[in-house]
Amino acid sequence: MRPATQGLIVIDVQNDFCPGGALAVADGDAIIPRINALLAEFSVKVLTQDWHPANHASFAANHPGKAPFEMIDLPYGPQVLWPAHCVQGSKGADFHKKLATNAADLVIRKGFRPGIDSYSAFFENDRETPTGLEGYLRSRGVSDLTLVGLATDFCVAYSALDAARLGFGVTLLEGACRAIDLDGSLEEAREAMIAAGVLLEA
Ligand code: VGL
Ligand code: ZN
Repeated sequence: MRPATQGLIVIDVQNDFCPGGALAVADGDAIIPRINALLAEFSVKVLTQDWHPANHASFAANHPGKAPFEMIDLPYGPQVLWPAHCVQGSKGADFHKKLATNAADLVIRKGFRPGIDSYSAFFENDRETPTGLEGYLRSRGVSDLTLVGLATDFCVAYSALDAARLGFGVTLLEGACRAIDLDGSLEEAREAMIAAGVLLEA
């Protein structure tokens, strides 16, 4: 068992990010056995769940004339437009059935406000509206985090960068993550994480 100061954050291991899903990440389900083993090893463990209303601003279909993977400017900054995914209550928003969800202490949902996306487990994409996860971890005495899940270059990277900015020690296990890799986004995310002091391990 890991010490109680170490927390595991499992990002968005949901059907829509796995093969066959609306925003499938190549090989996304391949990471599940390793994540299940990690869930047995940590005493503080949190799952995040991308959880969008159907009218969400990040969905291309809600912007006439726009296609998935184009960029737009929203009041808080540039935003990638995605295929509709992880709609609240849908099968696609459910965790993958092989994920050992019963082992988790907390499930934190994000992206539920129609006008703003939330890649990070800590802050929405304005980088200031909190999800509440920081307070949960601090009040449980957690100082160091291990991050795994989907997708490396979006929700995992944003979470890792925010965690580092908040002063947590952060390790990302690349072998327990898979990337979308849109126009070099994986390399960009890796460089930003290294610069922020995130430890990238296999
Ligand atoms: C994610 C794009 C849109 C992710 C979530 O989990 O990385 N990516 N929503
Ligand atoms: Zn999303």
